[in-house]
Amino acid sequence: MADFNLIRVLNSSQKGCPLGKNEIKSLLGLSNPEEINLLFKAARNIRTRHFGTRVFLYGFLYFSTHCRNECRFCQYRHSNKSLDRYRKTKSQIMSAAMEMAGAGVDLIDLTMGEDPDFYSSEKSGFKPFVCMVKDVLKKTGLPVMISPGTLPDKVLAKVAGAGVSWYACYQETHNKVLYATLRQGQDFKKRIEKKKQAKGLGMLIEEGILTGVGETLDDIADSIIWMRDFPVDQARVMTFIPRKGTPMAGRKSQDNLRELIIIAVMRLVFKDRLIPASLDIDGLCGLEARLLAGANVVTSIVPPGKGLAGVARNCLDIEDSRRTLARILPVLKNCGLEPALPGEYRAWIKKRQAMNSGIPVKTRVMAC
Ligand code: SAM
Ligand code: MD0
Ligand code: SF4
Repeated sequence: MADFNLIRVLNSSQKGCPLGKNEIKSLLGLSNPEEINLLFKAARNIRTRHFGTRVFLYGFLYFSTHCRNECRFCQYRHSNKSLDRYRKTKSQIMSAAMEMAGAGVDLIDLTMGEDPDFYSSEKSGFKPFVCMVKDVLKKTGLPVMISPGTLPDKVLAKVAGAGVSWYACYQETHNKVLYATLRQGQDFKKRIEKKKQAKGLGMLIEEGILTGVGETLDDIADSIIWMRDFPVDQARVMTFIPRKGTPMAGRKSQDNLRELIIIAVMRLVFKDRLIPASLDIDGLCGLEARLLAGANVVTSIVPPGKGLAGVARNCLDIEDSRRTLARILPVLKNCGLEPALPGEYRAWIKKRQAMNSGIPVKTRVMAC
């Protein structure tokens, strides 16, 4: 961009001015290490202004790895037979959820593939799912996120009514052509509509994109703008990890720099929103870099000894207890960060839900 001035853009963003698409693209395209460091520093400043030193911690519970879909990037796609799958029982789920609650996570993320046992109406349907979600809410006393795929409208309404705080349903990209090659056979609009419906039911929305799947900077900028306009409450990016048994297994893997830059640009755009540093891509080793790029939630915390899997990396750092608070807290400390105090996360959710429903909330508005 001929007239792009990094310092001017970073300064005005820190003062609260919105970024235009060209500015977002120019930031996403930075390659000079010194300039990238300035971007990360600005992202951290903005995070500090809105969240201080506090970081939220999400426990991840992938309770069924069965899936009827054929996402080309995902090892859990239906036709991948080179994989052991599981469906945890309610008592196994409760035990893992209680263990994570006891360890001090702020939220339980209940995730599954689009498991035919739930999604096929001839079988038990979603009753056991709804009942399990209610139990996790009641027994852990924690906020819950669900990432179950495109639930039928009625089921979404039931879980929203039961008090589930978050619905996560990632588009991966907002480029419809690229989407069709990633989430093969799944309707683009249907996934968007589910997020709209959940938002209308008062749930907070997490949106996510993949990087390293053939997207352009223009695509990433469009996704960020889509998330801003929706608006989403939590915005995620994850680097694509090529997985055995999938059509994208042979793709070249991308290093983590693009993901870090996207995290930082997201922080500039979504100043007061939540941005995950997922342990699912590079494990514990990758946590510090993501926090230094401006993330403020650690996700994919998984208890060992329960046979639970991750998504992008199904076993990295799980059984050797590296996705635990004991290993995460020293990393936070190294970055000058600390876990949120009890109640702070719930207060954030309450404030955000009030804002979404149009109830005026005191916010800091800075002059451009
Ligand atoms: N089945 C539900 C769905 O697809 O919405 C819930 C699972 S969803 C939270 C799994 C997410 O993990 C995908 O949306 C994608 O963003 C990410 N993912 C899956 N496979 C991946 C891979 N190989 N590399 C990086 N991210 C991946
Ligand atoms: C994570 N593996 O946080 C999880 C997952 C689903 N809501 C989240 C992608 O990285
Ligand atoms: Fe199934 Fe979700 Fe994986 Fe797609 S991303 S194959 S829907 S588990």
